[in-house]
Amino acid sequence: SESDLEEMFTLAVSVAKEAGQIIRDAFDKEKEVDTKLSAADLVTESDQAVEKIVNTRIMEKFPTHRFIGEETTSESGEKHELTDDPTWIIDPIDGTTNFVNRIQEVSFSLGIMVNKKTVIGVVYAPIKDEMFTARLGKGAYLNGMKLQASKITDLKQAVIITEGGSSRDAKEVEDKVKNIHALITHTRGIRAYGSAAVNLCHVAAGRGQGYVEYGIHIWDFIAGALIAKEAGAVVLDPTGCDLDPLRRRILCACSPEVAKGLSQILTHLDMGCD
Ligand code: LIP
Repeated sequence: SESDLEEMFTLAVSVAKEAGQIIRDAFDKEKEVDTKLSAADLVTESDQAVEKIVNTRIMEKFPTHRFIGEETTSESGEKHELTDDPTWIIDPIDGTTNFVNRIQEVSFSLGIMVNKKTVIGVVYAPIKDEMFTARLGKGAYLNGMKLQASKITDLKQAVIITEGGSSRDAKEVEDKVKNIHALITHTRGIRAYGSAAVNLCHVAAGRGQGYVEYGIHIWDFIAGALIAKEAGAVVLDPTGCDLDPLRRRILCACSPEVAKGLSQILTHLDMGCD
């Protein structure tokens, strides 16, 4: 119901602030870094600390809800099944490589799905103190100010965000380089901020016209995707089909025209399923 959603939203914003405090406190300190699937796939004590506290807060208040967290998943290696139950999907630190290098584009990302639809998205970038929020059908906000994506329709005038990602598989890297070649050729410029959640929020805020990435996970983009959509952007599978939240790839653009243009110039990597 509407009042349940209101309570979930209030808790989501409050845990985002708590997570942000932990991230800010650790930001300038030396970090204990571990690698996961590749030497470019990092985890720190702060990722784990944030995930643990957030999980505790959610379970205290909503014990029947489901929880999908990046670090819990990495430890167990389990596959996800999205059910109709309310599900809190979190990335404790999106942009861990930035965090380790004291680059400011780090965020806490939290999306809530009900009946497999994202109803709440919260992305908090604590170093810049930017709180992005969205509720399905109710717009997207940055620190309380309503967001509107760019109105550009011509791909030639678009600034597009993309990432190299953390896989070092030769074929994957080769296809990504092809895409970077295509993007440089057809757009005004490319950018890479190092956090999927932040990238989507940049598009929501009109800071660039699009974002595309292959190889990310549901916790990286589920919250940012709702924020971008509610700011008027389009969010799709890179082929132009509906986004499948478990298929590990995303295309976001400020307009349908830019989305179509991007989809046509890209090589679509098959990333399997989360
Ligand atoms: C990161 C993503 C980013 C991607 C990185 C990494 P993490 O998430 O947000 O878009 O390019 O490889 O997956 O691991 O910092 O939460």
